[in-house]
This record gives sequence, C-alpha cells and structure tokens, in this order.
Amino acid sequence: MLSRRDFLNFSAATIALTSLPNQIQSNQLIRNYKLTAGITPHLFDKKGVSDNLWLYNKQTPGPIIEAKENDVIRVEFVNNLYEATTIHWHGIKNINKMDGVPYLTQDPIQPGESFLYEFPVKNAGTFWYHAHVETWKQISKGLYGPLVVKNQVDDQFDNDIVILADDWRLNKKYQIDEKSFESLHDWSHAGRIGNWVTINGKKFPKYSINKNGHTRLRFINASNARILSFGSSLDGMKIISIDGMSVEPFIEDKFNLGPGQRIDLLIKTYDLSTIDFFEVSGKKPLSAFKLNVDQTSKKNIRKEDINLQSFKKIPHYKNPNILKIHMQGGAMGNLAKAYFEGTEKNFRSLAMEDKKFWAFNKLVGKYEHELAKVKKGQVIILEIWNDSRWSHSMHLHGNHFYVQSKEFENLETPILRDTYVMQPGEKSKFIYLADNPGKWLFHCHMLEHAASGMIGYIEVL
Ligand SMILES: [Cu+2]
Repeated sequence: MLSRRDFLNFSAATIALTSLPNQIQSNQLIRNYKLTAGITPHLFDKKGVSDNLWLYNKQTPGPIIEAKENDVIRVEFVNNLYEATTIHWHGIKNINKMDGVPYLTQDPIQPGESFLYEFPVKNAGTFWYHAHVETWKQISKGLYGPLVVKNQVDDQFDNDIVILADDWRLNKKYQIDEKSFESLHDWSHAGRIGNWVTINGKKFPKYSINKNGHTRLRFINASNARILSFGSSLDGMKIISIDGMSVEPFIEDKFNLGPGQRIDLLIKTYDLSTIDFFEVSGKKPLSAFKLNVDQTSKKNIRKEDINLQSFKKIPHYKNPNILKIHMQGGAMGNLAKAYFEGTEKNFRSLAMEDKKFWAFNKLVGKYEHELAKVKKGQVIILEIWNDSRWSHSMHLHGNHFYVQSKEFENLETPILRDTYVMQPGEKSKFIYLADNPGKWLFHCHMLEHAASGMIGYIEVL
C-alpha cells in the first residue's frame, strides 16, 4: 500500500503518461461522423411529449462516436439551434484548438454555421462529448453523447454496452423545466439536481447479452450536478477502467459517479440469467436497468479471463511545479470577498449583481480567466483545497492526472482521472506532466458552479 508520502516520492521506472496527440498522419484511419444540433421533441413518458430538448442527430443520447486507438475522428458539425454552441470531447488528450472551449480555444459556432472537428485518438477508453457553451443549459437540454475508443482488449468481449445516465429536471408537463435554469439557489448550493434519471434516455431499459461470456459496461454520468450511485444484484462489481484509463481490477459493492466521470465494469455471465442495476442516489431507486443473459455467443464458450492491459504507474519526476488552488464560495461558505473582472466585491454584491458565488484563490473565474502559465515538460501538482460546504466534480481538460482517490473503499493505489469529486473540506493533489501545449480549462463539472465562478485555465507554453 502506498502512503501519501510514497505517492509523492514514487520513483518506479518512468512510464509514459497518456500519449501526446500528434499531427495527423496519412496512414491513420479516419472515422467520419456528422453531428447536427437541433431542437427535438422527445417522449419521456406517455403522459406528455417534451418539445424543448436540444439533441445531436435528433436522439438522446447523441450517436456513439467510435474509433480504434490511433484513428482520427472527424466530425462535421452543424448548428441548427438558435444559440451559439461548441463541442468538447471530454477526456480526450486533444489538440488544443479542437478542445471546443468557447472564447478560449475557438469562437462559438453561430446558428446556421458549421465546424469541422478533427483529432487523433491515442488512448482506448470511455469518453463522451458535450456542448460547452452555457453548459448548465445546453447539457441539461440533452446536448451530449458517448465517445468510445477501442483496442485489441475490447475484441475479447462478447458484449460492450454504453450506460449513459442523465438526471433531467422535468416540469409537470414532462417538458425540460426552463424556469429554474438560472435558479440562484441551485447555483449557490449543489447545482441543478433533477427529478427524472434516465439510462440511455430511458427509465428502465433492458439489454440482452451473451451466456458464458464477458460483458463490458461503460458508465457515463452526463448529469448537470447529481452524483449518481450504482448498485447491482451482482456479488460485487469488477471495475476495470476509470475515466477512460485502465486500472488494476478491483471489486466494489457500489460506486459513485460524479458529473463527467466514467467507470467500466467487466461482468462474467457464466452462471447468471439476469443482472439488475439500480441508481440509488435518492431515497428509492431513481432508475434501473436489466441485463438479460439469454444470447448464445457465436464465439467458443470460454472460461478463461480476459487479458486486460496493465495499470499505468505514476512516473518518476523531480522538481514539480506546485500550484495551489483554494476553492471557496457557495451557500454557508467563507468567501467574504473576491475579485471579479478586476474589481474586489463582497459576496453579497457578487451574488446579487453578477450571479457569481465561487472562486479559486479569491478570483471569480470565467472561460478566459488564467489560473497559471507553466512550461511544457514540467510536472504539475495542483494542490487543491475544497474549502466549501459542497462537493465539486473537478475536471481538467486535455490531461489525465494522478490522484490518491478517496472515492473507492477497496482501492489503495493512485489512479489516473480527468474528473475527480472533492468532498467538502477535502485536500487533494492532482499530478500530471504538462506535455500538451495550449490553454487547458480547469473547472467544476457541476455546471452551475462553473457558470458562477469555479472555472479558469492553465496554459502550457
Ligand atoms: Cu462545484
């Protein structure tokens, strides 16, 4: 077991972090997709059609974008909304100008305009894509979909199913509740918590999977702010990948998934007939899904284990660049004053005049807010203190970082994440190699918190 001190002084042989995106080579396979954002009706419940969803290609979730390791993903995007938008490829170690952050890496794509996203994918894993303009509105209206990058390990699975969960807030007519979009209460407390949790757009979907086989489930939390919690009828769930990075497998009876996070499970179906999953973050299950183990595999019946890739260990490093981030704000917090656009204001003025509630190091952020400039090749340690009464799902664009996670009961080694939920009062260290030049956003993925100040970028020069 690694102690906290060992974690920072770890000196195993250097193992490369996630590979760098590079220029696109002529021999790379190009995966072509078209995405169109538009206003689309959707039937959440027989009692009423919701006609105010914003979806990609008229479906929820948006279509799966799939590629193999080292392919190039090319997406022709058309904006048929009446507001500007962009697309962010969450968890992909991207080329900075393809990262989809408005005002920072690209201009917002105006109504009627199109944009070509094109980038190589170097790491297999579970990712997702979503709008990045006024995310608190555009994501909660449905602008997201799964992005799956596969390698030869995935070929060994008999079934591979994305479980994309979302927490919608619907009114009594089963419309997206738009009246509460800018609720000051939500923005200063836990964020927009919904009342209608879906799995792949449905309340209680069922999937048919192979007998005597191996199934990979790829969980994605697309909620604005709800930390989802999954339990199952299985005797423990085997976690094999976290935020698109393979881990040494470990077993948990249940697991939490903060906004933006992903977890992959491996299930052996040898002696099972059905498997039930429940989302249990509420007092009673808010959603559930069932796996019916009833398909006969075309492949040979196989009892041996899948050959999973090895866990990436923290690399050896010297002279890290330590950046301290003191997170404050929110209801019942201790943020008395903070700077917004160069002016120091008290908390009440920030709240009432600017709708800002959160700050890093007493600075209220926005997309163009610079947190730090670092040199390419430096090892960065973000020393983060969540000095607030609320949980925050902290997401770093373009990089995975090592973190000594406190999220899992049975995990003692540091893991690579791109999104990490910090509990109230928690202090954590995010460690990564700044090897990818550009302006990389760092923000809370509780989208109302990001909109009201918990956001900024770190530039790698
Ligand atoms: Cu937050």
